[in-house]
Amino acid sequence: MKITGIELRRIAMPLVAPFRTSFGTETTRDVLLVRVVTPEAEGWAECVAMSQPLYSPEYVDGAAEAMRRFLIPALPDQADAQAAGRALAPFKGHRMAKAALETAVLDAQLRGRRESLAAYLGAVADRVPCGVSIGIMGSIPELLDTVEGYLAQGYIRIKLKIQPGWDVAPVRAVRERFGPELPLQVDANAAYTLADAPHLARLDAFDLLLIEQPLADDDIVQHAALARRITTPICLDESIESAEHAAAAITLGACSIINVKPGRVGGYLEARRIHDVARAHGVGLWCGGMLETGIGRAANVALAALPGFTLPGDTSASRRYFATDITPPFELNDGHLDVPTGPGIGVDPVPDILDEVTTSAEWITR
Ligand code: NPQ
Ligand code: MG
Repeated sequence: MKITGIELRRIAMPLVAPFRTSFGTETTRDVLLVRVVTPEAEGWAECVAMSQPLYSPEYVDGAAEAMRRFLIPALPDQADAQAAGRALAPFKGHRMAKAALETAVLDAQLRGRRESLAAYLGAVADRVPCGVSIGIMGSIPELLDTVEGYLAQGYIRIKLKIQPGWDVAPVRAVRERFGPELPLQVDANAAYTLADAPHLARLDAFDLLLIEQPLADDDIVQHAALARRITTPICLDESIESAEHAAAAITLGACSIINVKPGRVGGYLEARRIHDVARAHGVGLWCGGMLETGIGRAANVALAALPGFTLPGDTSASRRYFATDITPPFELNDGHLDVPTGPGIGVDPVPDILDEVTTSAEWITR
């Protein structure tokens, strides 16, 4: 497949409400979209880097620079997604940037032969169960109202963002209010240290599905130590950047569940390798979220339909984050999202909406 050119487009998406995590508060999603043009088809993808390097070292301006300076020039004239992935591999890091480029190439390739991403990846479901991630709130009553609102919309699992000072009390309050049957989990975004093990063990009483990334990204060994001191299953997010990391973490006993985010691991091909490793070891999987627009969301929903995805993902509806999505909105149906069936990722940006939120666009010919 010949790559004629690539567009890098920045859009600013206001969030319906501020989203607060242990690393900061976001009010607008600053997104980099990639459009790969070939003679047969166009492919779309979304780079999940944040505007600041708070979740991981990547950030949007840096991802755009890595693409225009190193990654796009390294793509062969004729490339499918596998070849693109191989051409980008020599560059260290920049996984979110690589993922966006490889995914846009993959989308163009699949649209060209009218195959859906879900079918290509090996999806076995036509809809996926959805959870929702709830930010750190100003008060417990505000949190309880928010949880109630999402449960009314049909979400079938709740994830609470936690940090030191906002952990046991919100979890206890949600359990007391909504009962022991509610599928409930927490995400610390690396806010604790191993010295907090006795404190984190207090969460054991609440029968959580998992605790996500309690310790620092590079503390895989310490997560294994923590796993021996608490009964809540440990799920890794930030720590897992590749299938090799996943295999190492599983071998060490650092996690019994993995949050798969294709951007974090360098793309959907690597995400599928993690799926295969985890499934072979009986490790639970779910698809994470990075406040994606419909472009990134569509691809995540396809991935979440693979057989190894054993837990509901952060694959929420569009309106969880955006009043107006750039694609037709993803909507919950009985707590599920339908897996797109059209060619490639199966959705397209709505041109007028896309233009309204675009802050800059850059066309790179090859
Ligand atoms: C997580 N996401 O699982 C992430 C982290 C996260 C849905 O909880 C702007 C862009 C703000 C990306 C905040 C969810 C973000 C972001 C949090 C990603 O750890
Ligand atoms: Mg997380």
